[in-house]
Amino acid sequence: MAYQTLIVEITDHVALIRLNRPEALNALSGQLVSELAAAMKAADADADVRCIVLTGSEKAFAAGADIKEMASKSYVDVLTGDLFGPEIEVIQRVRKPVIAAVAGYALGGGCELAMMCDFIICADNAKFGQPEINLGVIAGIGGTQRLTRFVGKSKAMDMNLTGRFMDAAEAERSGLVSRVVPADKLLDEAMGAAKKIASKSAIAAMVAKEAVNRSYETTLREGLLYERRAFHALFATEDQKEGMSAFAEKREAQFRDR
Ligand code: CO8
Repeated sequence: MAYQTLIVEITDHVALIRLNRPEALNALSGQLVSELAAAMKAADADADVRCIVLTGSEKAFAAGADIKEMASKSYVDVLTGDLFGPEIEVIQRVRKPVIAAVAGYALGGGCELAMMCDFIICADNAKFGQPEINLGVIAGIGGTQRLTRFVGKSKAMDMNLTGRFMDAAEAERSGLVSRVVPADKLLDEAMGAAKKIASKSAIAAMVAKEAVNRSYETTLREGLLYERRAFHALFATEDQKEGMSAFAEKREAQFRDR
């Protein structure tokens, strides 16, 4: 499918989805968000794709929702139109692993979009922020909820109330990102991680993603039980037999997603 605000390439079982509105620092317009939901859904359904990388440009992952597009909307418009609601639901439902590769600005909805991915690898020039307070509003797709779970209440309050940006070093220190790399190595690092994931059992990867995400939704006791049952269930797969036999036979496992 041809997109106007995205570039999508598939190599070595990895779908690389690049946000592409350079004139607006990849601001999330209605068109971009609906194309992104469609591209994510397509990658999730494509049997050739085993991992997804979402990225922007060197200057901006995304500078937030498109302020110019939103500015004149009324409460009734955003409520009845459920601004971004259906598309965000689609993105959150992707079952394959999704890595955010963030360089430059990840602000407002851009920071929230990165946090919707399974983990974030960022460039050393990355800047994260929830500056919606400067516009007389607040975050709307996870900036008060996911960010608090990532970095704790104090930093989340600081960022949401002052609108200040967090640099890459602070983001790594705070647990917002898993790795920081030089800007010119960002895509190599993210694609390398994605190819590594793509070489594993897709069933185990899907179940691992579900289990980690479950930890946000439930108590520790319930989460541990869920994890144990999911672990038990993987013994019904051929990939478990293959993975454990390959270890014992000192060879590379050949996973077949069965
Ligand atoms: N929306 C629309 N256009 C934007 C946005 C944006 N978020 N960000 C940048 N642009 C445009 C600029 O207007 C400018 O366009 P033009 O050249 O036509 O004037 C172009 O991109 C380049 O931007 P700047 O000239 O401002 O570049 P600078 O390098 O000087 O500054 C900044 C970069 C600091 C990133 C600056 O552009 C900025 O502050 N941007 C806005 C950041 C922001 O406030 N983001 C939050 C937006 S609100 C939000 O995300 C809410 C999400 C929740 C949705 C909830 C739905 C339920």
